[in-house]
Amino acid sequence: MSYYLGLDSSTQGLKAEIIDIAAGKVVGSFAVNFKNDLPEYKSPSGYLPNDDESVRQADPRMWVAALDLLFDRMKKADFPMEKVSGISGSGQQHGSVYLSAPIPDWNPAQSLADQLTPILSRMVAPIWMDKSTEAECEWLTKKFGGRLRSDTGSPAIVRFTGPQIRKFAMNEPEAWAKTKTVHLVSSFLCSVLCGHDCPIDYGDGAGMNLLNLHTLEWDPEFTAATAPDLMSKLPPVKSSQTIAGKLSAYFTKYGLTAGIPVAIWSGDNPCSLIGVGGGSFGTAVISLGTSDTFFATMQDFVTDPDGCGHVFGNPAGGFMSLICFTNGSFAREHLRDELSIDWHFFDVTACAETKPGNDGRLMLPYYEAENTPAVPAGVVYNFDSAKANKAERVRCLLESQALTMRRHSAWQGCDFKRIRVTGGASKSATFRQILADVFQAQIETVSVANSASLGAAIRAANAVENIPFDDLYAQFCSSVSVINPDPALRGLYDDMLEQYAAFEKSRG
Ligand code: XUL
Repeated sequence: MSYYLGLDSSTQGLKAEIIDIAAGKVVGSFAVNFKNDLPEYKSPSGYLPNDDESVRQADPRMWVAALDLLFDRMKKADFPMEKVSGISGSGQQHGSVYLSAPIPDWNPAQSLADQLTPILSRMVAPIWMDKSTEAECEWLTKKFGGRLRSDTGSPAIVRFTGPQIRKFAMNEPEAWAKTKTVHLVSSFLCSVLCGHDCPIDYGDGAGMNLLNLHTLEWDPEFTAATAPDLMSKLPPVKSSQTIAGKLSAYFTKYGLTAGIPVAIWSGDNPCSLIGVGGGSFGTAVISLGTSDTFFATMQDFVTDPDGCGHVFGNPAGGFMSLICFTNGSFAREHLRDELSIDWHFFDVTACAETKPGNDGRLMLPYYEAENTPAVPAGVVYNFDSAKANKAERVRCLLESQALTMRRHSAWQGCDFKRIRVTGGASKSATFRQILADVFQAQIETVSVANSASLGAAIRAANAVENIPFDDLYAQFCSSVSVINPDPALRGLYDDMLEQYAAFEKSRG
C-alpha cells in the first residue's frame, strides 16, 4: 500500500490527486465541479447569489456533498481505493464554517450533507472572495495598528477570517452564541474525514488575522477583540505535519480503509508551494494567472512593511510569503485586445523586435484596482504610449510586471536564485526570459497540473511515512525546462528597478 490521496477543495470544485510513492507517479486524478455536478446548490461559481456584490458566501453542505460524489466516482471508476494508505487536503483559504455541535462520527446510511444540516449554527460560510468587512478591518486596525501585521503576518484584510467572524458575531449575536466551533474550510473537511473535530494548521491559520506567528498560538488579544468567547470556539492550531486523526468508518462504503491516517489539511497556497516543489529555502514560485502570485519559502519571519504581502506557515516548516498582483493575465489580455494582436505576437515577436530595457519605457499596469501596491485602477506610462509601436508596448508591460514583482517581493530579504513558474502565461518563453533577467534567477517550469492537490498528497506521504520533502519533490515535481539569466543584464535591470520605484512613488 503506497498510495497517498490529496484532496483540494477550491472555489469551483473538489479535486483528487493520488500518488504512488513506490512507482513515483501520479496514478489517479478525479474532480467534481460545483456548477456541473452539484447544480442543486445554485452556486455555479462556487458561491450563492447575493444582492450585495461584496458578499460572497457558500453553502458548506455543497463541500461535503462533493466529497461523497468524488469518492463515489472513484469507486465507480474501479480505482483501487484499498491501496490508499493516507490522506491530506487543501482548502480555499480564509473561508469559515460555523458549527453548533461537535463533528459526529457519521452514519453511513445517510449523506454527509444531510447529517451536517442540524449542526450548522450558520447556514452559509463566507469565502475568500467576500469583500464586505471593511468596517471590521478599520475597527481592528484602529485598535491594534501595526501589531496585527507584525504578529500575524498581515494587516487586517477584508477576505481574512477574523474580520469575517467579527461581522457575523456582531450582526447575529444569537447565532454566534450558539456557535461552538469555527472551522476553516481546511480544518472542517479534515474533521469530516475523521468524524471528529480536527486542528487548524499554521499554514491556513495564518490567514485569519488571529494567529501569532511569533508564538504559533492564537493571539489572546486579537481573538478577544474579534468576537466574544472566540478563543473557546477555535480548534487548536498545530504544525502542518500533524496527523489529525484516522479515517472515519463512514468512508468504507467507497472502498477506503477505515482508520488510515489523515494528515492535517492546509490552505491551497501552502499546499501549492509544496506541489510545485518550492518548500525549501531559496526557491520562489510565480504563478501567472488572472492575478499573478508570488510565493516563497522564508528563512525568517519578516513582514511586508507596505502591508501588501502576507506570511503564512510553510507546510515544510518555517514560513512562506504570498504576494498577489491583481493585474496579471488580466492586464496582458487587456493590452493584447487594445493593440489587436495575437498571443504569438505578444509572446514571441514583440520581444524579438525590441531590446532588453526598452529604452527605459515603463508603465504602471493597473487595468483594475491593484492589491500590490494597493492603488485604484488607472494605467500610467512614463512615455508617450501613442508614439510607441506595438512591440515596445508589449515589452514595456512584461518588463514592468517583472519589475513590480521584484520590487514588491524584496521585503523577504532573499536573493532568489531559482524561481518556478506556473500558470497559463508561464508557457511564454519570452516572459520567462524577462523574469530570469530581471530577477537574475534561474526560471524553471514543472509539469504539475494540480499543484494544490498534488501538494496535499505529498504532505500526506511526508506526514505518514516521514519521507523527506526533497525526495518527494524529486519524484513528483522536478523541473522540465530551465532558462538562465543573462548576467550582462544585471546592471541594466538594477537601474530600471530604481527607476520603476521612483515612477511608482511619483504616482502615489
Ligand atoms: C489567498 C487567497 C486565495 C484563496 C484561493 O490569500 O485569498 O488565493 O486561497 O482559494
